[in-house]
Amino acid sequence: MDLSKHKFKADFKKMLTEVYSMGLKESEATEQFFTLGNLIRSYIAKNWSKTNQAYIEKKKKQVYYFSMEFLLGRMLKSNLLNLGILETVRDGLGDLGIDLEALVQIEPDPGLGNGGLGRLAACFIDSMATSEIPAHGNGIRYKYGLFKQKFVNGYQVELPENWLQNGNVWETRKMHAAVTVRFYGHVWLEHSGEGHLVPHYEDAQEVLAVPYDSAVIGFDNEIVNTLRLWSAEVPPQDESTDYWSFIHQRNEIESISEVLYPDDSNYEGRLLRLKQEYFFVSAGVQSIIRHYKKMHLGIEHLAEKVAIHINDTHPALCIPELMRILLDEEHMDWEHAWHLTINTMSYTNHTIMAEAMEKWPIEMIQTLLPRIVQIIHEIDRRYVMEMGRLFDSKLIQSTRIVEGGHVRMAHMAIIGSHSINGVAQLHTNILKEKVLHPFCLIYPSKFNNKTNGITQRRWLMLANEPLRHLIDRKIGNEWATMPTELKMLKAFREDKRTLQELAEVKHQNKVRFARFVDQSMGLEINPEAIFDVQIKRLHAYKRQLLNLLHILSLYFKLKDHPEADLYPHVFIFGAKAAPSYTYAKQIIKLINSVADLINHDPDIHDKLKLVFVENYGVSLAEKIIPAADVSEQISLASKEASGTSNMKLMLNGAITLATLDGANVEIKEHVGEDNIVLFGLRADEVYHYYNEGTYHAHDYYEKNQVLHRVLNALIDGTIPGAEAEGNAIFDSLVSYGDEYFVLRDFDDYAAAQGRIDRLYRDPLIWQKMALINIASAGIFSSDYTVQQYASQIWDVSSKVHRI
Ligand code: NBX
Repeated sequence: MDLSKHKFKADFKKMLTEVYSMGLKESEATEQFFTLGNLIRSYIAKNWSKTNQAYIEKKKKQVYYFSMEFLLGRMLKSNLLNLGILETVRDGLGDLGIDLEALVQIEPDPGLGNGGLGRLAACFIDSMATSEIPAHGNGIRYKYGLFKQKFVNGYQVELPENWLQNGNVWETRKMHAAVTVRFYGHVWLEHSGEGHLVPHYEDAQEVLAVPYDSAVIGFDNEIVNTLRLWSAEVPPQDESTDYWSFIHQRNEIESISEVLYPDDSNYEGRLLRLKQEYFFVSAGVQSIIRHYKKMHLGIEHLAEKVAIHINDTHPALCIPELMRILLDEEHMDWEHAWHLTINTMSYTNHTIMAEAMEKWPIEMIQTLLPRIVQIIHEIDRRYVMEMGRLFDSKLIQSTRIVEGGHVRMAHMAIIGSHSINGVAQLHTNILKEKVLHPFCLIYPSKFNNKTNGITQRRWLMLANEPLRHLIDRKIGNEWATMPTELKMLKAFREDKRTLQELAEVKHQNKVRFARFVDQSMGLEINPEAIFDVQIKRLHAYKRQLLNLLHILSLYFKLKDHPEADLYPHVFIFGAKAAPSYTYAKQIIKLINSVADLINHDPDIHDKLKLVFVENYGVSLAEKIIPAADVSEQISLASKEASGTSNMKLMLNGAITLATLDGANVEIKEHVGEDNIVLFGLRADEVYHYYNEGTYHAHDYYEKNQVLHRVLNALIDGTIPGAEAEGNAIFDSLVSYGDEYFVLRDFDDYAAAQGRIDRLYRDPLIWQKMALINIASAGIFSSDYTVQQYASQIWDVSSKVHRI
């Protein structure tokens, strides 16, 4: 948008007076932040309603991205950037004596997600608005986001994250768009006069779903899409309601949107979780239908104008819910309704881990959602009957929805969608050939790949301004919306000056991060050292342990040979563990205890440091990623569906140290073998071990001296404070089979780390690798990912940039 500094300053002062009745001098950062937020809202108001109107008037097909999680991060700078007024506002505020960065800190980081899946949804809505895709997010407005992590004595302690405490400046409560969601009670079907069955409900609990809308601003294009998050409230009461029963009901109802489940693998608080799933699905689908009807096209054309995307199986109840509305409220016949439903729905799978595959006991759905369970049974019955004619009964049994008293959500999502995609090529292949192979025999054409992506605007333009300016100087700024233009940087691969400038940018970012570590943890780290970063949820399969065992081996090497030629290293971890995931929490404690040991050992000086940052999330990622030299992507091959921190780190010039897992495989293809450091088992080798049953972890403990020493350190008191954890972890590796082949890959990993150490010593070689990584990262922009979803899955228009 066009905005002069002069006008901005006048607007800002006026808004401050209007909202707070304050002059500039009396105001503090909090008032200034909310003033700026309100001003931004006023700037976009016109385009927001214009966008919505245009979608209706032009009868545009619209996409609704259903996700239990949107891990947005702070929105202030992102909104300013996309509006094209970041520099004007920064300057203008500067003139008024206000530091924009100070206001940025006021905004809470809304942690409405666990990890990659939630962050992907956030990157997607940014990219969809920028790519001019008529698309909106649909989710839950959790009162409490993902827990705040504290380390107490090295243990993870979880604290509530009350992100709404001071209000959310970006949202608008839309009371007129509220809908009712029904739970519990009894339902029976009766013939209506017009010849169809209509359901009658008795004793149902009614919950009011109130939407809060936030603007999703496209980059430099006047598009404003919507993120709609639902909050659960008590419906208006009549006068006969008893006060105490009201209070009781209110607590029960409001708990539905109270808290995000801090678990990215298994299921807990199960009934409440199921309520959450149905709550936002039902509210979302009802509101889509209401909105669709404004186009006056007739319900039979729904799939031509609406696409609903199911982000993992959590929103899979969309399928029976849309069926319910089409059958019960629109009085369609089954075949017609089912055809429409399949054509409307599409589903992304994010994991092959069996324990993360959602299953709900049928009696739980029966109690909570009596009409939905009837529909699920009918979908299942028809599937068995119709497919039973075409395929053998074993195949049908293994793929049907209802089995062993459970509803298998992935099966429902696959049967009820026209498209199923994995999130990286390797992952999609594993789905097709192994995990979902039976479905692939039945519906081969439904399966496809959409490799994940990240938005370069947040993860480079905003998070790494020094690098952004360097790139702009070299190749211009078209990469903001045409990210493969970054490849033009390759012309500078032999240009010493550019490589030197790149080194200076990295150094500057490392100094900044070192200062942060010093201030927040009281730990000094040397910016000349290699900053080696592993940031992601703590999970056994991601193998933070492999990293840790190697750090211990370096420590012992330095203890035995203080003169050893090791380039100084700072190993940086950021990770939250699900509160109920004991093993992951033991690993956290062990890492913290090893950090204490190493960081306080005077023999080590600054050759080796271990930093475990507390409360890793989007805001911390924005600080760490620009400062990283090495990107640890070391999951056991086949287990990490894609990974997205791998993409963010490469975009910021870190060298990937990786197994051939998830999107690492594609990163390798794009940067070439010389610009990535690979090690470890390949996915096919892992499957081979499974088939043959020939992995014996204990042998590695016995035969590998370095490993033997490192593993013994876990149980012989070398690491003070983590005796119990050390023992448990030792057992998991040595005695109980080492499920994720940590010991098998150890030597190869250590050798790969040795290569990193050598490469880093030659700054020209290293910076050239960094440059090629940055130049090759454009293809991993979520702009391209969503454009492919738009054309290949959703069949909606988008502004497509050729790659
Ligand atoms: O989704 C992650 C995968 O592990 C990554 O490989 C992938 O890059 C990313 C985006 O596709 N999965 C993930 O983050 N899952 C969850 O957070 C999750 C949350 C709740 C739950 C199950 C999984 N019940």
